[in-house]
Amino acid sequence: MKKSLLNLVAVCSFSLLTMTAYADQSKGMDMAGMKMDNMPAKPTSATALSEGEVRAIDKENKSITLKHGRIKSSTVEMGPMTMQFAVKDKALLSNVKVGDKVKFTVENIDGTATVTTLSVSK
Ligand SMILES: [Cu+2]
Repeated sequence: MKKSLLNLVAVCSFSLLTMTAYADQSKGMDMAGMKMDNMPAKPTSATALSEGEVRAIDKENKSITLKHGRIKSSTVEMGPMTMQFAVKDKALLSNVKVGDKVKFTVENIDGTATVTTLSVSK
């Protein structure tokens, strides 16, 4: 059981790295080739909320383990799994407890999937 969790985390880190490489690539792409005018209007909000359930909280190490659904933020994309995230601000952990259903945002901060917003689902 412990081993399969470790495998999940490994897979997760890999997809994060892949995303980073991809993002770097697109930065170098020729923006002139994009037809901005013809792009459908879509929300530009950076808050791509993901849903999950709290499995463990570690205030000392500023981390949280979440069983999460699909994540698709501006810098992180991954399928559903249970994994540990870094937390940007320890204060985010004060409002949640194990078992809570939460909505959260994940961003790639220095190569680490980091929870930047976290709130209990009502
Ligand atoms: Cu994950």
